[in-house]
Amino acid sequence: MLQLIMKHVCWVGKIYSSKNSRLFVVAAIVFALFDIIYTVDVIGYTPTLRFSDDNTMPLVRDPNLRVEEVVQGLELPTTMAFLDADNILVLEKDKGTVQRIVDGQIMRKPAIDVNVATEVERCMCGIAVPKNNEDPQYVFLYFSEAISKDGGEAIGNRVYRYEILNDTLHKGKLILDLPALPGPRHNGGAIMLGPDNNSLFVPIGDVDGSFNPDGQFVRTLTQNYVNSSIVDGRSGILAVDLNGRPIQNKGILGDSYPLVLYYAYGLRNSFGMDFDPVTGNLWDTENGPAYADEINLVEPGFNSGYTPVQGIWSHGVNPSSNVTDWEIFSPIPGGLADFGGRGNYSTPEFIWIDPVGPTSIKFFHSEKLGIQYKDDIFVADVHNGRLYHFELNSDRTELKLSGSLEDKIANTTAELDGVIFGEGFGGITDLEVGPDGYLYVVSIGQGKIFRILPRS
Ligand SMILES: [Ca+2]
Ligand SMILES: [Ca+2]
Ligand SMILES: [Ca+2]
Ligand SMILES: [Ca+2]
Repeated sequence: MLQLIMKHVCWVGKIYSSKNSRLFVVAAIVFALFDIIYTVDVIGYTPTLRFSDDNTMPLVRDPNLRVEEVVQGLELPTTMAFLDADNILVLEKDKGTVQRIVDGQIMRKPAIDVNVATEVERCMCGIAVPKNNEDPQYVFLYFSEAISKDGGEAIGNRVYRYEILNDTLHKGKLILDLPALPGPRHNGGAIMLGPDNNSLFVPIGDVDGSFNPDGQFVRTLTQNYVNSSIVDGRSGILAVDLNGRPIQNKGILGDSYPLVLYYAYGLRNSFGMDFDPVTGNLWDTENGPAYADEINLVEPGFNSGYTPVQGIWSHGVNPSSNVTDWEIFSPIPGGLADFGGRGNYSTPEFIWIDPVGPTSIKFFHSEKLGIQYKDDIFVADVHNGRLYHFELNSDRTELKLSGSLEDKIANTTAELDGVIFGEGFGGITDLEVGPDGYLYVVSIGQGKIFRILPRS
């Protein structure tokens, strides 16, 4: 605590001259309390749920394509999944509902309504539906579960497996129970089935793990706190079977539980991932603190580097200083957790210096928008309501970037011009390729689902 106050004494002292020392000591204490009460990556930042509430009709730049509204009237929709060609399931963040959409109408009764914790980013977060019609048909949900009512105390970030019967979800089986503390941010949750359709991939952030007043929370190896020996399920992409058990006895990073579940680690937070349908490689988006959002190629054992590194820079840079002054992180031996050489740090394939809040990343495995988009990447953002379009290089291990993006870094918004595909969607939280082959867009800001389809 004293250390924290002293840090702020020093910081505030740089701004005020030392003439009025009482003023700056008081200011420092206020700032220190602020630091404790709120999770801060940057001094003065209050965590809020931040998204674009732009309420215009969205536009795409390709003149051969158009945007159409599929459904409206959803309350803070987060993620969606197709049950079949006519049935969409969509999660509402703070109601704990999975709404069923048929022919553009929200059905009167939700498929399920659970108790969800709602503070800031706590959420009804993610849904995954295996691609088969076996009996029983499973639906997986990831949510911040609350005691007794919506908005209640968070008791875990949990994955449940349900069976769908008569359009409702039954027989909830808890298959994975992950920390919800310290929180309330960085819960991840954009779960998806693996390419084998028999495994579930579960991204979870550090759950505000770089915020640790009085050392009361656990700092873990998977957050690259190298002096820790603890692994608790946070800061990673976990892979489990459809019962929530390890896929193999032999884990990628280690064999003890829950390390045995980790496919990747060192994530601050992720709201999206997808498998390349051509190579099988996993890619994700990750959210930086006040700088350096990322797109990553996630090979087995991938270490994204957080907490010591975000983007290519040491964590804790002052984002308002000149980027050329930022210290570039070099992974000195022993500086990052590597689990006896089984984990590998690698730098992002794309960085937004100014955060856009990237969410969904989707390989567009469809020819319905024109052959030129087939198997390309679409990425959505929640701060601006933009869609980005990326092509891949010939071996599909990097994005094909040109001009001022050749350095893999969007230094300014202007540099993004060549990769912006559409805008005006309100904050986007999910993308799906429909059974009709069109691109579906979930807007938390507009409470709608849109789809993008050919103009004629
Ligand atoms: Ca989805
Ligand atoms: Ca509820
Ligand atoms: Ca990273
Ligand atoms: Ca650049």
